[in-house]
Parts: sequence; structure tokens; C-alpha cells
Amino acid sequence: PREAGEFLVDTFPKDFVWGCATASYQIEGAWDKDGKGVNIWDTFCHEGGHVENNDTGDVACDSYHKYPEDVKLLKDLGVSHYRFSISWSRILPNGTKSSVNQKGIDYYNRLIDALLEANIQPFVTLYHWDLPQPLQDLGGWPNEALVEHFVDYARVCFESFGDRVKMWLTFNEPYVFCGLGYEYGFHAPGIKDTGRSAYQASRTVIKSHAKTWHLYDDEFRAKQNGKIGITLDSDCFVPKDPNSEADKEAYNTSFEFKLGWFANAIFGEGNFPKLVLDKVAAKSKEQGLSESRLKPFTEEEVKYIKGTFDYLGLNHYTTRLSTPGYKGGEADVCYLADRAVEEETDPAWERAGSEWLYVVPWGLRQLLNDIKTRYNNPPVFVTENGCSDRENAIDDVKRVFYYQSYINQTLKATKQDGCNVKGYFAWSLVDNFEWAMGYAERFGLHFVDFNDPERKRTAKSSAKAYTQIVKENGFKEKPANM
Ligand code: GBH
Repeated sequence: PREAGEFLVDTFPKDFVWGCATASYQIEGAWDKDGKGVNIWDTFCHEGGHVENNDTGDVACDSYHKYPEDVKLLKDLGVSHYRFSISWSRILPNGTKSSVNQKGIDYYNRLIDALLEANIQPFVTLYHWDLPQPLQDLGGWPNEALVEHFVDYARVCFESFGDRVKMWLTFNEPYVFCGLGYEYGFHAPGIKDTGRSAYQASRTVIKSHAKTWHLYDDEFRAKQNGKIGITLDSDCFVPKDPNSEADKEAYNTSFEFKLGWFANAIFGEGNFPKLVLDKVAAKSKEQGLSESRLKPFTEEEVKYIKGTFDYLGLNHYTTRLSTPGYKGGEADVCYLADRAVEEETDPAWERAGSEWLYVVPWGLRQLLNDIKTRYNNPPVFVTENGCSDRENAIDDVKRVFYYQSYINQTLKATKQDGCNVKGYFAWSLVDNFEWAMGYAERFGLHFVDFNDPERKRTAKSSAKAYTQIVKENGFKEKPANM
């Protein structure tokens, strides 16, 4: 049903995980401290012309120095877990295992120990978009040589932190960093090679993920006893006209070209979705190419990749209405032409502070149900969900509503629909560097004053609302504003 329905007063299962999420480049700052190497976001920001206001992550929230304050904020929220990412360039300044930087390892040791001291469990993402520049100089993710480098880096992380970190994620949102990084060029490294590089990058990323999962499984799991998955992002899609066969097909195409692109090989039947392979192959043929621009995995690769997960991390923010179409030119060679679906919005939907973000709480419930149906109900952590503003609001009533309503839909999916949801992470703990939008869009439960050298943090109303949800493990009563 395309509506929120009645508010559900109920609680989550006893062992449900509550947390907040951040990412290294977005919060750490200290871009050149203690031996850290340069990464693609350092380069992209310093180049200028790519980010609103030419903002950079040079200082960001200065969490490299202020992490004890972040830990205190987490403790005050009452969450059991903190999802953060490791900066590859801090650990391996030139990207490869020939350059281990002990000072970088020390930083994450301090952070992890401070978390555990506060009884908060680390949930660690190995890669949240900040590729070491020297590896981009080799071609970046479209170059399959990166598989070995990623696995080397993962090994150093498991060896250094795996005694205390029990929850791992290989990648954050490959759809975004392959697409925005190599197809559209809106994100670092700013490459616009439509219809090819993002597809190639996706092969490297999926192989890197699988090989890292096997590494953990073969060499670390028995001793360290942790778990490892991947975080994928997806909007919820629905047919624009629920009664139109063409729109229903478009909904399926949207799904397969977004979540399916990365999920099908790992969580699904194996390989890229047949629909995606067929569509890209057909377009490639039309374009006179002898080979498809998206190369399928071999049978051996399919077997090696399939099932390489302990859980799915899901980042979700918003919803789209799918209908067939492509507004570009006949001869275009690109992802959007391959997909040939327009993804629209409903004028009735409330908007947030980001161009792309519409507040559609029921979308999360539907997406969780889609995942349950399509991938045999895997364990899912909602590893990001949240809402932006451009008003610098401390009394952020919209964000309060967003969390209450999206979490209530998560509760319905969990309790009423039987979706295997294990935890929920709010994006984000603090306002931070919002990629191409710089500091103009804020997602934090805590306000950060970016003009203050101390980067003072202030709890917003949403921090209080989230604290209550966490404390009640759901909703003991309907919130007054709902
Ligand atoms: C997440 O991406 C990221 O993991 C996180 O780092 C980020 O801060 C957070 O969301 C909030 O954005 O207008 O064409 O440039 C969510 C997926 C990817 C959705 C970028 C919006 C912008 C598309 N987002 N996308 S475009």
C-alpha cells in the first residue's frame, strides 16, 4: 500500500541493534596528518570546481582529534553500535601493502578502544569512497588489479582490528561510487565515461568484495568470530501507475539496475541480473559493438561470488515512480539509455534539504519486503537512513518526523511482514561533509558549527527523539506529533 497506514505501537526484537553512521572522509579532517596519503576526495576537492562553495574535507568535523567527543555523543544517545569507515590512505598511504602507516592504525585503535570502553560496538566499513590516489592513477576501480590491493588492505585491517571489531562491511554503496565517480563524474575521481567504466568498476568491486569475504571466512572467522557483509543503497521503486503493465515492468527494471546490479551476484541467483545483462548486450549490439559493455561473470566467478555475505547492509533514503522512457538521444551510450526507465516523484511528497530526497516513509517498508522476497530474506541491517536540511535547524521537527515515521515502517516490516531486519543506523551522528554538496546540506543528529575552530557539536531535537526510540527499543506509545 502506498501510504504510511496507522502508527504501530510496538517494540523491536530484544537483540535489535541501534546505531549511528559516519564515514572517514566526511568527518575526520586531518587530511595530511601523521603520514596519511592523498586520496581521490582530497584531490577532487583541492582541484576546485566540483563541490558546492569549494568546500573540502580537510578539517570536516575534526573527528581525527575530537573522536572522544563523538564517543560521548554516542553514549548519550544510548546506541549499542557505531558504524564508521576506515580511511585506506591512513593505513596504506600509497594504497599498497608496501606502505603500512602505524600512526594511522594507532588512530583507529584509539577510536575502537574508546568505543569499547563506552560499551559501544564498532561496525566498520572498509571502503566509503576515499580511494588512495595512487590506485586511481592506475585507473581506479575499472582496473581489476585493484582486487588484490583491496584484499591486501582488508587483511591489514582484519589483522590490526579484528580482535575487537566483530562486524565488518566491505563497501559502502558501490552503485554510487561507480556511477557518480566513473559514469557521471559528479563525485571523485570525476570521470565521465558513460556506459563503460562504471560497469567495469562494478566487476572489480564485486570481485573485491567476494575475495575479502572468502579471506575473512578462510583465515579470520574461526579465530575472530566476527561477521562480514556489504552495504548497498537503493531507493524504493514502484510502478508509476500501479495498474499499468509497462510501469510494472519499469519498476522491475529500476530495481534490477539499482539494487540488483550489485545484489544479484552476491545475494541472488548469481551474476548480474539477466535483465541487466540482456539490456546492455542488446544496446551494445545496436551500437555496433562486438561485445557487451557489461561483461558477465564466468561460471567459476559466479560460484565464487554467490553467497559471500553474512548480512546485507542497506542504505535507504527515498522513493521513485518508474515508467518506461529515456529523455536523451537515440545514439547515447550510457547507463540511463541502457536502463530506459524514467524515475519520477510525486508532487504530493514532502521534500528534504537535498534535491533528490523526498520523504516517503512507506518506501522503506516496501523495499525491505522486496529484499525479503527477491533474496530469500537475508539478515538486513539498515546501515543508513536519514534526512537533510539547509536551514541549520536545531529544533529539526522535519527530521524528528522522518526518523519516527521511517523507523515505524521498519518496525512494521520486522514485526508484521517477517522481514529479517537486525538493526538500524541513523545517518548521521553529526553534520558532516556532504560530498558534492559540501557543508550546505546537513544530515546530523548533532549540529556542527563549521565556523568554529573547535567544531562544537550541539544535540538537535532529532537526537532526543532518536534517544527515546532507542531506549524504548521502538515505540511504547504514539509520539505526540505523529
Ligand atoms: C549516502 O548516499 C552516503 O553513503 C553518505 O555518505 C551520504 O552522506 C548520505 O547518503 C547522504 O547523501 O544529485 O545525481 O548527485 C546516499 C545515496 C548518493 C543519494 C548521491 C543522492 C546524489 C545524486 N546518495 N545522490 S546526484
